[in-house]
Amino acid sequence: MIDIAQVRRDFKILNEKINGKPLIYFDNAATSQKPQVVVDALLNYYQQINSNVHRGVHSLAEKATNAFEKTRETVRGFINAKFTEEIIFTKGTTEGINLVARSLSKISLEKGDEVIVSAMEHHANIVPWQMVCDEVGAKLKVIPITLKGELDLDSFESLITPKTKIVAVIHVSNVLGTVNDIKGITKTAHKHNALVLVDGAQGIPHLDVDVQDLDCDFYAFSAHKVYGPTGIGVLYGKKELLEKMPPFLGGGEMISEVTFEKTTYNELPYKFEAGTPNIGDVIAFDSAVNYLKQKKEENIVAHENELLEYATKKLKEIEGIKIVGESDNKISVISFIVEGIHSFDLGMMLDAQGIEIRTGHHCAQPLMRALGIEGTARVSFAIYNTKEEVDIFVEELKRIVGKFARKK
Ligand code: 7TS
Repeated sequence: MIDIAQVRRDFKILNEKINGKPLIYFDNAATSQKPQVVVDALLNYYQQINSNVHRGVHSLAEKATNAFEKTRETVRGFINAKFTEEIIFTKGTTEGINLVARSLSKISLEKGDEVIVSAMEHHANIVPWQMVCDEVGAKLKVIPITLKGELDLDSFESLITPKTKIVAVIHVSNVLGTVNDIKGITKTAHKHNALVLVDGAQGIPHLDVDVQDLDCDFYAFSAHKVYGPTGIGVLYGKKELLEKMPPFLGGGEMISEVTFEKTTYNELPYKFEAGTPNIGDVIAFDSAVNYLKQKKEENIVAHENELLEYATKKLKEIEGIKIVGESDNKISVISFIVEGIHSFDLGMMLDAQGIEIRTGHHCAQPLMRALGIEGTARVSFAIYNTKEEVDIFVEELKRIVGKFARKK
């Protein structure tokens, strides 16, 4: 038996009241809540070992450096990267993708080359590529989606050409919940000598990610969506590629030797980590990864799929509600539209009852355009959500829909 009550006790924020009602947090795709072990790790760092890393000879600096580097090794194991130096700490998914786009474009993108993204990308995996394509005169191509909200992989096969250098694709859609076939996409891309970057922001919280098995060249994600702190993320990259790539930012940490004539760069991963990193949050992220690993072993993450099925069925029973994204291979994100009610109004009415959901375009405006809609309401579940919360949400939604139906 999965004991969700036990899991909920790890998250103090779940005892909060919103507008006088118990908090129901269904905005986990935006950011997850943090368990006490993560909050404690952050506090302990500042109370016990706060010091800069990689540069001091004193004991405190050594303690901080060891704890910081321990996270790197934990993350390596978590995503099964081959080498620890393939794990680069960034500010988050967005920075990881920008790093790859900026750096790779200098060595492997020329005028007339092509970059392929998909119609379901978050802006974070569109805009950086658009910027570098504009700079070098390369072309951005887009894999379309099907009516069910899946990638049209036949189109992908016909889009890819000898000029395609990079395929940048989302692992799991933050709007549709669709899980993409990264292994298949990578196989096709590699056959054409194109590199693959995966935006793993929504994949990492719900799936077992093995970067060697996926065989992707880069995998970017944010700590804050996997029960860790905001402001840090991970970029995984294959060592032989990272070694060839020029640095993204210049400054301290990333150098080997500096003279006014010439600077040589540090080895991996430090070449890509200029300046003092977000030490406390990296250290606390270690606790988040270990927490999630344990919950995965206890099969608690699978409970999210039950919530997905349960909530989908209940939502479909309400007249006037349309679910957006109906892939058979989907994780616990449900976007929906309510006939006659703007998603912002819906979000505000639910908030009045303590129910926190996301509304709008979800930073995926091209996807909204492809679907012919302005925005959606979105619920997204995490390990601490319950069927009882879904019931309260569905009852409230029915009440709102009924009220609007009477007004018409
Ligand atoms: N990629 C995907 C698939 C995402 O869902 C997000 C954030 C990002 C990239 C950007 O991550 P960041 O940590 O660098 O900001 N997505 C959402 C969302 O769906 N609602 O709020 C943020």
